[in-house]
Amino acid sequence: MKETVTAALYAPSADFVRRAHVKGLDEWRVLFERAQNDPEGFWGELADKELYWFEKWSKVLDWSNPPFAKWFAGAKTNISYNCLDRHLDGPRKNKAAIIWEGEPGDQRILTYQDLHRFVCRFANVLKSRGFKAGDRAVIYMPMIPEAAIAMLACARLGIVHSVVFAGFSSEALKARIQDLEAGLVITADGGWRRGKEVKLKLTADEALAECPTVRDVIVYRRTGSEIPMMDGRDYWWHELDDTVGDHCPAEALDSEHPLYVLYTSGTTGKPKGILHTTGGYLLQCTMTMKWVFDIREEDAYWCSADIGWVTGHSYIVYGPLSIGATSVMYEGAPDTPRFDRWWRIIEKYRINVFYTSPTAIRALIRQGDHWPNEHDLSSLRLLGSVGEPINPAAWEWYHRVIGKGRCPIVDTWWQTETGSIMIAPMPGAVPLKPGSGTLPLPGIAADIVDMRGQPVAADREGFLVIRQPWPSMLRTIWGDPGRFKEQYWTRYPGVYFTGDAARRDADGYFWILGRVDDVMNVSGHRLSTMEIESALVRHPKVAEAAVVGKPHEITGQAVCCFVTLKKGDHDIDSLAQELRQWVAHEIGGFARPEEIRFTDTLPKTRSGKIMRRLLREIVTSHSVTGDVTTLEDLGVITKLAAQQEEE
Ligand code: 7RM
Repeated sequence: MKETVTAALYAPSADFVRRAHVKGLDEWRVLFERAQNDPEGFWGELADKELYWFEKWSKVLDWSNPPFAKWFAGAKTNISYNCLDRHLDGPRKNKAAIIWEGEPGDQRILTYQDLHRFVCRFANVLKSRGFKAGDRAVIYMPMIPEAAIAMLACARLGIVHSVVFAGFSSEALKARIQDLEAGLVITADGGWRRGKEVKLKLTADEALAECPTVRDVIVYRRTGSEIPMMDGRDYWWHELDDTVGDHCPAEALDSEHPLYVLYTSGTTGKPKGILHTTGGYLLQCTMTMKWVFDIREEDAYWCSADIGWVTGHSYIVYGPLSIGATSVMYEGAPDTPRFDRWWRIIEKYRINVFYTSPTAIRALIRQGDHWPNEHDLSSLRLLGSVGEPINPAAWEWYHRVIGKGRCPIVDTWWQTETGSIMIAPMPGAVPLKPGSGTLPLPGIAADIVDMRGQPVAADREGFLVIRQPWPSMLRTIWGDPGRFKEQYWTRYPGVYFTGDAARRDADGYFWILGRVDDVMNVSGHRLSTMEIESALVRHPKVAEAAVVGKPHEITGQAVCCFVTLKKGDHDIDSLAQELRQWVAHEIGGFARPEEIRFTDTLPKTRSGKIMRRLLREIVTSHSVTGDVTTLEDLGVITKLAAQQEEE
């Protein structure tokens, strides 16, 4: 990583700096030092200035019972109020809150006033069906405004929502509904993706057959296709909407009231339900919209993520609406009907700030520069990246071909667990280095440590940790506080363990190197090796499975499975297909393995643990150089490596 020292610096233009929220490194330093010297004073002042509170707090941070933090304890607020009501008595009343485009080309523009009315009406629907603060609702919807409306209506009443990405299978949906003991599922007949209907209601029905806690299913009509409705359980959104009024006050909720649970892959087969709460979460989402995306009142801002991932929660819905921005939302695939769909959207809505993932960038690079070049992208002022490290080549392309060399790129490091952005440049202040998230934001005590928790020297690799609580931190794992403690807070007591490796260069810039645990990152989506392994061994013909991430040009990593079979005659080729399909069915299409390799045995330690490290080496470097002293049978490795050579 010599490159980290000599890397070119990209400083913002004078014009960009002049109009930025944070202008130049000196202003950055003032904020950073203020936050460092008095974190509670710093966050308290911002909370006071930037958010609406029904009642103020007694203490900014209660860290008396680590790792269970309370931010703004005792204060009363409401996220839906902050995202909607407070914008209605000024010039934002008739400003576009959401500009939406469906994949078939349909379009809707919802002003703040419209969105407020829709949210109030749907909250009244939820109330009329008997749902109240503390209940859990699972949202399984396409990328349509009603997904955001459902989230905001739940938040208005204190109903804990859990959005399940529409690409998840019925099995994954079922596991989440069951873990939450949800009483309500909000879904749609279907959504559009690559010209085909994603049949959400049918998939939900499969899951619901084994979810006795669900009392009501509310179905939004999006595609208009025929779907079964179960009497006494299923209700059409539009029919319930006919029965309610426009007026629905936002509940004054405790700052620590649970807002949502979002499931993410961990190192075991069971996904973790990450819990976020109200006041602190909203504060950091709000501040990062200003600090990192540098949003101006007149901007059109577009985050291309799906609402089913944390990026969609914080940077399509809560962050942008809290600051009164215009958030653009697109339903479908980037290649439908052609590879220029995204550039068309940028041109059409004159997008100023665009936030996407390295995977998407790499996939679009491959289609050729003529697609973006056919469009006027001159409205763009700032570009963002999230989900995985962005390789310098993709960075340069994004900067040159999309940003025309004019637009800073904010490379934002954060996690489902952190709730909002933690390490990223403030674009009017911090010069960029391609591939680096640059510096931690004010109030974020990021550090890089060795096995014993000691800070490592410049340019040395170590574990990325966060030493102090931050407002949008996760509060627990739903139903499993023990796992919450164990996963994040025991390796270094009192310090948050991110699971990422990183290094810091001589300028203090952070370079994220990837996960140190058994979590893969495929297209910026987190997948656990264990989750896929457990899915594989549920198949009747599979004896054992080991899954590793294999470097992939476009998706960053691809899922590679080593499988041993039970005795019997097997048609290997068709079985490989069948297993790929099986995993897609058990987890979701995005988890479909790229590769299934059959083998007689897996490399194991003497105590019987599968040595995934060796398999990783085989798929990465095509040979094994690491320590094999605990390996039980060296023959296995030579065989597997030889098999690789043949390919
Ligand atoms: C927002 C999100 C989190 C994991 C994280 C990292 C990786 C995310 C970056 C990144 C390098 C980045 N949430 N990651 N952003 N690595 N540079 N800018 O992605 O929970 O789904 O994933 O993603 O490994 O731990 S997530």
